[in-house]
Amino acid sequence: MKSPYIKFFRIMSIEKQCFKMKYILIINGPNLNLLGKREPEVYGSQTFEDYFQILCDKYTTLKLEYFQSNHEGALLDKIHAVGFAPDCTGIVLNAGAYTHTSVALRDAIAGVKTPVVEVHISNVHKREEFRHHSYVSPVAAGVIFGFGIKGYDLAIESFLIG
Ligand code: CA2
Repeated sequence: MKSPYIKFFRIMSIEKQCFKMKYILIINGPNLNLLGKREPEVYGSQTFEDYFQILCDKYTTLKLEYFQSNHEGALLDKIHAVGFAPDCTGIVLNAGAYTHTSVALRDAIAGVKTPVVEVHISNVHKREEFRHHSYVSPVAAGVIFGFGIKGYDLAIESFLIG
């Protein structure tokens, strides 16, 4: 029979490992729930849910979470909720069209502690003029544009090398 002390120390060690696991949150903004369903020539043909599973299978030692909303306030609430969590290593944010319109989003990112890496699937600078300005970029830790859906993977990597 195992000593209760050995059992206690094993549980403590597992808890310690869990605590040390890096936690990265991916946030997608408006219309990104349509990925893989329309406009494959711009945004590819994969749904984000399928791609997220690939990321989870690749980064087994990370705690990855995915959140999507079409509502500006819900995106702000999520950033506030995790932005002060000591266990959150970083946020990967594709704010969709709110990137080009939302001062509130910029203020939320500037107001939290957790670093945010901005991702865009398309190269917004090759597209319409109104997509060239980002309220997020000046307060982001880094920006990744135009590498397709694998930009999210590059953003995760950026938190692992930093
Ligand atoms: O390139 C990106 O990742 C964008 O953030 C995507 C946004 C766009 O407003 C930004 O300027 C650039 C749009 C997301 C819409 O996604 C769709 C996906 C499939 C079908 C329709 C929309």
